[in-house]
Amino acid sequence: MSSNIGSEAQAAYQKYLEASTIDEKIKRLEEFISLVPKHKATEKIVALNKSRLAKLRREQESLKTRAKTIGKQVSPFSIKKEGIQLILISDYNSPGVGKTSLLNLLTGAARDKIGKFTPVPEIGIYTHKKIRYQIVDMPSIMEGASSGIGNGKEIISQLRACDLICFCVDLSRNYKNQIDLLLDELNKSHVRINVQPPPLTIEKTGSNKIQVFYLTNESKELNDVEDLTEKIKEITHAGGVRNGIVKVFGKIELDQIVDTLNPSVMYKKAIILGTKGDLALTKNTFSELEKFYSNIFPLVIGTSAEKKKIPGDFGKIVLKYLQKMKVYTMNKGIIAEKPLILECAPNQPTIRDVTLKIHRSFLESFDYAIVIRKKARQTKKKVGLEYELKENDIIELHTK
Ligand SMILES: Nc1nc2c(ncn2[C@@H]2O[C@H](COP(=O)(O)OP(=O)(O)OP(=O)(O)O)[C@@H](O)[C@H]2O)c(=O)[nH]1
Ligand SMILES: [Mg+2]
Repeated sequence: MSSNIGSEAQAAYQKYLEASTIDEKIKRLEEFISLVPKHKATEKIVALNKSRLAKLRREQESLKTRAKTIGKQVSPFSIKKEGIQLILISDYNSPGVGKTSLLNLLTGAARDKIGKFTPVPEIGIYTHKKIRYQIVDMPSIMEGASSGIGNGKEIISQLRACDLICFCVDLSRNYKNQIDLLLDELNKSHVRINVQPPPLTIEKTGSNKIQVFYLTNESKELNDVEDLTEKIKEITHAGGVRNGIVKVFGKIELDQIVDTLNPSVMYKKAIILGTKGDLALTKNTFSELEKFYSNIFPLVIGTSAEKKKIPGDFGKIVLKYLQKMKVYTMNKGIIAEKPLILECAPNQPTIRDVTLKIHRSFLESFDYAIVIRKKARQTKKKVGLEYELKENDIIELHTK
């Protein structure tokens, strides 16, 4: 251990080395990391030990899961996902922000539960332009949810599977307290909000070393690549990968290596729904909030359940934010009732995506497709697999 970390940190590290249980090792390593002074010279030591810590936490978690008894009842927190899933969350310290009221406004569900504490999730279906959105009204999130307080683990595990997290914020109360608590608990649970995954992949392989490849011009032009490669190797090794291939696609921070090694790190899209927009001074609060959090939340929507106000095209706004679009399939001239949802990122979807979405076997037997685009000059076209689609296209697949 290098000497520029200070004697207190040295001592804490020694205790970590001597610890005999996983719990104690975690505690000692946390102490050590908090004691190391944070600057350029210690950056690697910190990242290296964060990687060790994350590995220990994964081991601890899997021991706990194994220890749980089998044959438990189905939890009301395990929700069967349907359509595009939006989860409403709020801060427990600000009770009654109006989540159940919003659920009711959008879906008509849970009318009799408004104004009462919601202890288990309430669910409703909101339909817009034939697309079904499952709205989940979660019990509010307590401080310490990330370590399991107030069904925190169950709530967060549902958030991991959803399409969009909606931070519900009462505009008539202190908005920073509400948002910061939620951001903090999600961050501690490794749910990263509105950020792109790092341009990095790590695959375990059979070979007996760690290899690092820089695959884009941007990554090839990084400063001091040799030094970075060494750091990547050490951090990856500390995170439990002995043999593997690391691919770098762009500029990376050392902490992002730790995140990539940790399978529990998730990248989720989120928006803010400001509630009670009918109350005094909430217009000002809305503008202030929108500005203050603009670097984290590009989309903030004002609502009032009291005045039944929410954008009429809420579904369309959500779909666009999630970078998804809808198309329709057609069979023997009959257009399917339910639209097909396609991803618009990172690339515009093509006929190939439609075939894969319907069934893999379509790809092998694919011959051609007919695309009907209503506002186009040539409304009906015969196209191949790579043809790029637009919203509301109608597609008929023909097989050989
Ligand atoms: N003025 C006003 N009051 C609202 C609005 N939305 C909800 N409320 C009131 O706020 C109170 C709490 O609403 P709920 O929808 O139950 O709040 P919640 O977020 O589900 O509360 P918990 O389940 O306890 O977390 C109720 O008395 C609602 O009538 C609104 O838009 N304007
Ligand atoms: Mg409620």
